[in-house]
Amino acid sequence: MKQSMLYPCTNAHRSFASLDGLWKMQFDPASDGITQNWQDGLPDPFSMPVPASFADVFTEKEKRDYCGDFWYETKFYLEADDGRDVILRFGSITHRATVYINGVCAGFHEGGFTPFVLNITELVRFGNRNRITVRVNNELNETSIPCGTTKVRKDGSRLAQPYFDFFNYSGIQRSVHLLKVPKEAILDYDTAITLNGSDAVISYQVKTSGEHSVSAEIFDRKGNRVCANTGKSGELLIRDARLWNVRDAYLYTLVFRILDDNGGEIDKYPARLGVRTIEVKGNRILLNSREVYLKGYGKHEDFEVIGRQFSWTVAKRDFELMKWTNANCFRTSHYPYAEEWYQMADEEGFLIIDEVPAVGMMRSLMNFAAAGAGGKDTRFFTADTVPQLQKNHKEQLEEMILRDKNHPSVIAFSIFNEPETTYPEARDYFAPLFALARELDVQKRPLTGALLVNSTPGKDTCAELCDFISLNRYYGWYILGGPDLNDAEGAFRAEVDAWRPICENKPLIFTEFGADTHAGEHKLPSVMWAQEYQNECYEMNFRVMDSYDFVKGELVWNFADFQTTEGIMRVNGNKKGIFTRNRQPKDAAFLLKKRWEQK
Ligand code: EVA
Repeated sequence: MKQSMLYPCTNAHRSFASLDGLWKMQFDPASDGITQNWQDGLPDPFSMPVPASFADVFTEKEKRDYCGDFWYETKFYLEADDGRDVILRFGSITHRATVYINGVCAGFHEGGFTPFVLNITELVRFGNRNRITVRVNNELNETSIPCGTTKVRKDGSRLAQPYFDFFNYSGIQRSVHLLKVPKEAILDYDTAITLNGSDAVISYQVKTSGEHSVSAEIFDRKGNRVCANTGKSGELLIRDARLWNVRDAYLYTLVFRILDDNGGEIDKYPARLGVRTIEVKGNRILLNSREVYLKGYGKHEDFEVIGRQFSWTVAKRDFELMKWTNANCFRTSHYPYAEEWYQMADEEGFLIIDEVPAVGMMRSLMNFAAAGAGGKDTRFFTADTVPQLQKNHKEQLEEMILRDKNHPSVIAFSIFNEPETTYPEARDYFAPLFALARELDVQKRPLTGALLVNSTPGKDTCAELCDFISLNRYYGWYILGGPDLNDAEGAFRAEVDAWRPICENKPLIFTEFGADTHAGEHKLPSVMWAQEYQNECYEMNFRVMDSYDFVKGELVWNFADFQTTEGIMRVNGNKKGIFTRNRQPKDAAFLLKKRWEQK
């Protein structure tokens, strides 16, 4: 295990301070900060909140679109040494970061959507002020997850060119914590759940950094202890277990302690436990042995001004809107979200398909258009960059599973979004990633990946790796939109017919479908971009989906309008939201609310 990803907590042994606030920042377009010793202090900084996506706070285009190296700096006071380790934890820095403590390099991390921790005990000055400097880089290339390229313009400035359809928000986008943890500490744990009649057996494994023994206890919501065991691994039996269910999310508390030889406590970590099982049987998805139909959204972490920064208030609004439409599920398209999203989903009883940032694995700007528009094969998985890409992909996958594996809300992992899966090298690339996920996830959740329009039976090489099939399909938008909607229905049915033999034994869900819609636009009869058309397009899609009993879920694209790169295909962003970017309903929200009430 690379690092402990446990979310910070406070108790008699652990404490943390938030380092969020106003930091200093400076762009480094010549990438010579290091040679000029910026790690010892930024020469000409401006102020910047942390966490934040820096882009949308600026009024100047060069700053919003800045691509390259940039630096952050802050200082913190550390009290006297109390014998515990001092750990610096970044919720995420997009996309790569080198961290310096008092001018000395403490570590490097690549991957913009997962946390990383650095043990800085040896680098800090106790009873003193300390400086953190971070050199960040937000360039995209074909080994980065997500993929893209970086263009150098005539004046030498760089511009990110994503192979994906969302703005390349970057910076220190999630919270920074300074933790103190005991030298002998709980590092990680796993749980796997089996239901036995009305009882539940929880097998657990705990990793610590020492040899002392561990105790495990489960408490119910009222604080009553319901079972206990000792040992770094073992089983816990909950009699008459209250299950965790959709919109009925009962959570127990699971407490691990490291005990010394006299029974004294060395460390303690309390976690929430939702008792639920998830499995695919034949072509059904079973939650607690009962079939569940997935209804909901592909989302983004995206909001006005704050970009990709997590906001408890926006997230709460999103959950309220999802509940209002009777949804039960969302996919974290196209990257792992801030940890707080999963905590909220655990509480609210929402199902999550957790996606690694493997998007843009096709040489096409904005990812969605090429194949739909009859684009050519780019043989993406035959390039020299592939071994390094796969290494990064594995690391991102491992970090996501390590971080999210104990959330009851997480019911599946998605290993990719719309790669070019139409030739055998794609399968060679993905098979080891699926194998890795199966090995790492003790709960053995179903695995999937979202397939692009040209990944159809006979052409696609990766669907067989998936436990359930996920299709992104834009019949009535990129394919046969507007006046051709009737033909779109026929073409859509023909494709779903072709999936039937595969789906005799595998569930099929739709992870994307929808139509760009301008919130202010109405037209009778409808035209594309008007609200009436978004409803008609959804009605057509639902008619088709309802005619196939192996269709087991529908996640519309997208929950809300979101920001993308500028271009002729996008009107200040992607407008396929069911809600506007500031979270007000378009007409389609009422359609979904009604449909999902009955579904
Ligand atoms: C779209 N289509 O065109 C969406 C994209 C998304 O935003 C896709 O997976 O196929 C992509 O990222 O609106």
